[in-house]
This record gives sequence, C-alpha cells and structure tokens, in this order.
Amino acid sequence: MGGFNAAEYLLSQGRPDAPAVVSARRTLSYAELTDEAHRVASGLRSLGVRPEERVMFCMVDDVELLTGILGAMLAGAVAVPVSTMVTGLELGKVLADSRARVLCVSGEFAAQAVGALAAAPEVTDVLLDRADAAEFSSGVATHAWAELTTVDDLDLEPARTWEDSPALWLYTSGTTGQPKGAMHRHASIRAVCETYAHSILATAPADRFLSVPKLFFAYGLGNSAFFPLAAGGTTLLEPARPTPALFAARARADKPTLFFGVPTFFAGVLASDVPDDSFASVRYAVSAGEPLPATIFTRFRDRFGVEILDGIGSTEALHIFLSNRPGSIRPGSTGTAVPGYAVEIRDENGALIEGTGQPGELFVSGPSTAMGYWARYETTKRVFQGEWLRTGDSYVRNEDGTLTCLGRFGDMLKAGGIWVSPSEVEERLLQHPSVAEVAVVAAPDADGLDKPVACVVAAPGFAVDPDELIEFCRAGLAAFKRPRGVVELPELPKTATGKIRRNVIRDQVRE
Ligand code: 3SK
Repeated sequence: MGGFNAAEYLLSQGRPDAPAVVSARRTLSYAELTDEAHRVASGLRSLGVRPEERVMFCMVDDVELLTGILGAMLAGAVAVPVSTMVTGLELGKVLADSRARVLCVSGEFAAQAVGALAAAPEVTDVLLDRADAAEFSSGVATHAWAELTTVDDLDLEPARTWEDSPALWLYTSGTTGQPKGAMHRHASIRAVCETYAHSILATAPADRFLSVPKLFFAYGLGNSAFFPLAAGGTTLLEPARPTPALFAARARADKPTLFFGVPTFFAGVLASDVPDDSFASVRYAVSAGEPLPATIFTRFRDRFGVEILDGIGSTEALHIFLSNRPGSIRPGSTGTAVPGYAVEIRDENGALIEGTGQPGELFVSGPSTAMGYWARYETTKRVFQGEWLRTGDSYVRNEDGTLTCLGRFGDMLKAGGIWVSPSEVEERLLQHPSVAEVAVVAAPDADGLDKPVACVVAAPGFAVDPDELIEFCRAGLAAFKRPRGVVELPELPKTATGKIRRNVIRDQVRE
C-alpha cells in the first residue's frame, strides 16, 4: 500500500496564495496554513509524540485547532478532537480512555482540563492556547501554544503513514451510552471529500464554508476542515456559541457559499427576526444530524430563498452517506445513497426489505467506515458487521426510491398495536403556528398502554392549546397516530450535537 497522509493531501489542494482560513483574529493563505501546521507537527515531535500516539484537542473553533489537527496528522499521531461542552469528569473519561499523551486546550476550558487530568495519568504535556500557561496549575508540563509553534522545521517530512494508518478518533455516545472512540483511517478523510463533498455539493475553490456544528463533531470537521481544504476553498471559523443572530450576521459579513446546520438551528433561525437576506450568498444550505421536517425546508426556502439539502451521516461513517440532491429534493426525505455508498433496510431478523412502505433498520457500506471503536470489542462487533455498518436508524423506502427516516430504531412506538413514527406526528405538529419545536414519545395511558404524547415548545407569541393540537393531528393523520396528550416544555433537552434526547423526555413524561 502506497504512502498517504491526509493532512499532506488537504494542504496541497489550494493555491499557495489563496485564503484557506478566515477567523475573527487571523486570515491564513494555504502557504501560511501549511507552514503553521508543520510548526505544530515539529512542536509535537519535540515533545516526544510518536506515530499513532493520541493528541487530544478540547479547543474552540479557531486557526489553532485546525493547525493542531493537521499538525498531529502530519506527525503521524492520531488527532482526537473532543467536545468542549463537557465537565471535567466527562473530559477525564475520554482522556483516560484514549490514553492521550498530550492535551491541547483553549483557556476557556482550562477548569475542565484541570479536573480531567486527575483521571488521566498518561498525559505528560498540556498545550494551552488563549490563556497564560504559567497560571495553569495541573501538575504536568504546560506549554503556551505560541511556544509550541516556534519550533521551526518547515521542511519537516510528514510521518510515513499510509492509507490505513489511524489518523483521527472521534468520540461518540449517541443519545445515551458511554463515549466510545470511532477510529478513522487517513484514507477515510479523502474518501468523504471525494464522495459527499465532491459529488453532491460540487465543492470548488471559490467556495466559502460556514458551519454551525463545531470542528469537534464529525459533521463539523468535514464542513470546516476537510471539505474546504480538499476543494482549495476557504473555511470561515467561528469560536463562539452558535446563535441564529450571530450566524446570520456572520453570513451577511463573510458571504459563505455553503452553510451547514442542524434542524433545530434552522428552526431557531425561522423563529428569529434575522434579516431575510442573511443567507443571500449561500448556494446550498445543508442539514444533518436529525431528519429535517418538510415544514422547516419549505419555510426556510420561502423566507430566505435557499434550499436546504437534508442528509444523514454518522460519526462511524465520518460524514454524510445518504442525501437529497440539488435540484431534486423530496422534502421530508433523506434522499438516496451518496455515490460510493450502498444502503440497505433490514427487518428485525436481518432480512433485506426491498419493497416500499415497510420500516426497518438502515445499514450502510462505503469507503469511510471507521475501523471500529477503540477497546470496545462487543460494541464493535454489534455495529461494524463486515462491509456493513449498522446505523440504529429506522427508515422506510418511498415509491420514488428515496428514503425517509422514522427516527432512531428504539424510538418507534406502537399505539393500538400499530407502529407509529414519531417523526411523522412531529412533522404534522410543526405545521401548526403555535409549535416551535416538538418531540413525540410513548407514555402509558390510564390503562398502562403506551400512547403517543407530544412535548411542545411554543412558538414566540403563541399559547399551546392541547385539544386544538390533537384535533389538528386528527385532521391530518390517521386517527391512531394522534397524540393522546400534549405537554408544554420551555425547551427540549438536546445532546451537544443538537439531537433531541428522547430518552430524557420519555422519562420526564412517565414521571
Ligand atoms: O448525524 C449526522 O447526520 C452526521 C452527519 C455527518 C457527520 C457526522 C454525523 C453524526
């Protein structure tokens, strides 16, 4: 197998003088980004980091995180970007699990890092950005980021990695469960650029990428690092917490051509009063993470003049493998397999479902599937089945060949013995003006039988009327699918990636 290094590949696609990255503090050309990534690689080597050792990043989206990830991969180490939305205890768990040698942290998360280090005796060095290293009392060698990047070896030879060498670990815990590290190869990074980015988004050097999901998510990492660099385009990095007002302003100022969000973010933008020309520069908006309700697609297109391409990916598949196509969007569906991937729907016995209308679990095979979970033998066997990856999502095939998500496999509910898809009931409820967000879960009725219950967040200026909403569902859906109860909530509990935590809501309504 020939030598291949994903960071070297990504850094070599843009014109040296073209803008590679724009953040509030700095703009770097491809030549400057390459130099800085090489400095980081040299710095990591000077700390004794060896190929395949893990370097963990708990950092805000800025130039340092980007060069950190690229530098680690150039040095042959494994980059492990992790969520910044964690407690010290949670960070300690993934730090210890990964056995990372080096922890890179933004000053904003210094307190979590100190807490985490107590659980991770393998860490020998901390690299601190955006804060004073002298004031970080952790008991391990602490260096300022600037100090690391003064190690000047611009002629550094990238480590001798090859396509199957480990490049990247991404921790995932789904909506429940313990975090587990999905291990990705160098070649998987090129694969997602050549499949989804190239064939669906037709990315090009003129593209400017703005992503609500952060670099530490697989979705954000593709959007803000891999795709822009592989296209020779420009990534627009935003360190702050994403709000509709901030991102709409950023879009008006920096004119992205590709904009990436999640359904709850698009719903938030629609509920806000941001100017209707905020996304005028955008040629496609992309949604993933959860199914995009058709209502949000239509309202966003009608107000902002931009079509949202809904797709679904997973941390284990690295990016999107099932997607709508520009010019042929079926609202409410996730489209068809991205070229290079195959998908199957299987019933609970594992038998292939070839027809339409019968729900089953989605499996995918393709070139970017992770090698497995680090040190998780049983879970790896359950999820990675030969060529196929088990997604845990429930899907149905439509007459036109597109696929529609019905929710997580375990989220489907039965009412009167008939399967009900929460997404279908939610889709109907979102068409009512008083509903901003909704999650439908099963809760027992007076006889102890599970029935659909809708947990609703009211749209600004509206009151929620449970009877009216139930009647509204009865008028637009088969009667057995209507919610039997409506609970108003101030907000829906969500994961760090914006996915609704149905298990938490289920527990709340059952109390
Ligand atoms: O959840 C998704 O749809 C997704 C998309 C791209 C990359 C990663 C993930 C989890």
